[in-house]
Amino acid sequence: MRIEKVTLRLMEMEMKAPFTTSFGTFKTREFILVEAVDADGTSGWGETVAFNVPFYSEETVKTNWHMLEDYLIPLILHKEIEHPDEVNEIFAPIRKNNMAKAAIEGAIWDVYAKQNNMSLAEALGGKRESIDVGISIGIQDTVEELVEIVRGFVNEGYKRIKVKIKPDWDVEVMRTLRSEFPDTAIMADANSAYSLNDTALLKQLDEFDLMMIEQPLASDDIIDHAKLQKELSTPICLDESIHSLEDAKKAVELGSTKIINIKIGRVGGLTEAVKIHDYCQENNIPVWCGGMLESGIGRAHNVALTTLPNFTLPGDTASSSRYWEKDLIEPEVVSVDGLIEVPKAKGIGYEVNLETVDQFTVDKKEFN
Ligand code: OSB
Ligand code: MG
Repeated sequence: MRIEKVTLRLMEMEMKAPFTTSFGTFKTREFILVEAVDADGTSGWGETVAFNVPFYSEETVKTNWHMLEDYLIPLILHKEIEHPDEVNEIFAPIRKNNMAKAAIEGAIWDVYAKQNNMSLAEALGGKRESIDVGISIGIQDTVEELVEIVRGFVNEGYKRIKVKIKPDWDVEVMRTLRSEFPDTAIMADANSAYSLNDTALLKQLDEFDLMMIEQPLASDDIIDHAKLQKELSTPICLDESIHSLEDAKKAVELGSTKIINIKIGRVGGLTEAVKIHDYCQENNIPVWCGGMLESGIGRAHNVALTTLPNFTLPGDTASSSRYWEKDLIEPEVVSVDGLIEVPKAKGIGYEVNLETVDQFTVDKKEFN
């Protein structure tokens, strides 16, 4: 492979409905599409997952653009690359900025898979032909509204329901959900809204037989999570705290987490995601694939990753129609009864609809 051209497109897509977490509400999704074109004309696609505000991680859409333009693209342009795993090493001198790195690394994985006549799932070593998916539901104005939204998704067949929690939207909300949906797999995601001072409150959640509680404590913590896990019977799942295989090892060794949410962007790309997957598999830590309100291109990468064997828990990658009136890919990602068929076509497995892409492009720059 030799990447001869990279195009960055700044995208802005209106969401069907606002999505609220403990750290803020999203109404429109801004992100960057990365298109990498090889010397032989093969093009690959990736998408950045940072938000326009630094409240989930320190990266933002603007820092992603800066890193891509000023550091990452120059490091891979016109360079001979045998295998996409090398991209991770090429980017290693650059500290963090994982979401910027992952977007271009993902585009290169797509090129590689297409050139080798493989789906991205096959290129990663994945075997599943369909994947189990759940859905993530934001904070609502009233518990009654939440119950009706959950009912709709349970009826659509999603394999587990994740709800966002925050102080004053937690124990009573989960009590209501558990009594309305006694047989549904339910979990809660706090996005770091609590501290160890809330241990007694968090212990009350044990009553509801949740699959797990995701990232209850600080976004960079693994020490307090280990202390909390000793007090809880509900398994803790880390999201924000895990940026690398090293982080995963430390968290597992400390007992800070019993399950890991792998997000390709947060860990710096597919190569690192696979390493974390493999380590967790060897250490009996189940994993699932998280979501970042992605367009179809990010969704396609998530679907491919989830075909690996230790993705034994349903992820957050729901249908394209979860957030978008019209997605950027054809066909769109569709979940039926909580299953997404893994596409067999080469690379990411879906066609990028350039007309739709143009419709949502607000800025564009080519590098060659
Ligand atoms: O913590 O997983 C998270 C959305 C925005 C920011 C953080 C998170 C989420 C989600 C939604 O839970 C996942 C999705 O539907 O893409
Ligand atoms: Mg989360």
